[in-house]
Amino acid sequence: MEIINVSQLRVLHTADLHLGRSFQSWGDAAQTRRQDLLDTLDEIGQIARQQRVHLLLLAGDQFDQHNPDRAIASRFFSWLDALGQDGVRVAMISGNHDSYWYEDSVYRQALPENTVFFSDTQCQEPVEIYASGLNVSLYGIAHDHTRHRDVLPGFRRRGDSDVHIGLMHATVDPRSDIEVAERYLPLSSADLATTELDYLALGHLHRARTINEGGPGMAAYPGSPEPLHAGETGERSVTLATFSGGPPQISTIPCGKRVARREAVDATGLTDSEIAERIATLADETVILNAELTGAPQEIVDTDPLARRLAHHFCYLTVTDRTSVVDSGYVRRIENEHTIRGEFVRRLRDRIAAAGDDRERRVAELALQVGLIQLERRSAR
Ligand SMILES: [Mn+2]
Repeated sequence: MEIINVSQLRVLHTADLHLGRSFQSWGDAAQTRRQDLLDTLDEIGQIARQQRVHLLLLAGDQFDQHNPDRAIASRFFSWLDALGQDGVRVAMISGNHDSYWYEDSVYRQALPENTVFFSDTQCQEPVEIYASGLNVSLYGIAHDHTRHRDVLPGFRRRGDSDVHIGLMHATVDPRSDIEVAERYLPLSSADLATTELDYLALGHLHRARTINEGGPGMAAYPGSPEPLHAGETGERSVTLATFSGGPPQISTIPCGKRVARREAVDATGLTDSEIAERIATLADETVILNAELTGAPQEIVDTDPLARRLAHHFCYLTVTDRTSVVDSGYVRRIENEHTIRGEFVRRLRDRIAAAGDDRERRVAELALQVGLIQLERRSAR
């Protein structure tokens, strides 16, 4: 009689935690953000327990540096340990931020017993573990960012385990207009398919994405569980992969405290305080907001003081000025004045009108804006 294997392997996959990141340019929000990253450990641990996962995959850049603060490193390793005590195995690789190849790498210490770490530049032999009644082969490398190597042969499926899982910190399908340095391990979806692994747990790109879905070499980026800069917009999550033979079923589980968002704010006809009111309607302490001002406002927008005034409504706020100064009510009001600023407007208008190309015009527009902000600040003193 044939025995049908109905065992299910539940695997949680995350990457790019960047623990210990300083958020140097974030001002008052920096401390909050550093804590947010540490808090994701608790959240991911909770998800792992709730989802009764057997295996946790960490696909690199767990730390922002190869030698993070001792307190942060020990928090991370006791987190791994606690997961182990709850029966969760861990497979982990280093990334480009937390490269293993430094003498003082955080990974060159005794790791918790439940943890498999890959410390070779090639995957010579997969590591075999037994979880949820299944034999699982784990493939991984500690990528050497100084040298190009063809790592793919090491990831080719071999042996007769039930499930074959790889971990890679790589740039899969890089944008065609951007040259990706070898150190970031550029690979294609087709390259991954040739491995014939059931699943490749990817790290490095911070946006969630599934690759080769349902086929050989199926892979996913879970994305960073917290946005690491204002441009990392969208909901954040960790990836749950359930294996019951062949490629896994994938689902994403929301994770992280903050979401980065970009919102266009039409400033046409608005005064400074009306613009501020409009941005304030978006108030949300969980949001990292980039408010992009568009249109032709009543006044010249001075974004820095505006952002400072409204900062407390958000986790973090940046205001980007994409308004058209030339068409603004302010410029129209003062363009005929017999004043320095009136004269300045008339001269820059002539320059804009006479601009030979797009770039020259944009430079003149920017000069008009920057000049008017400076003149306004001077008269406000
Ligand atoms: Mn990263």
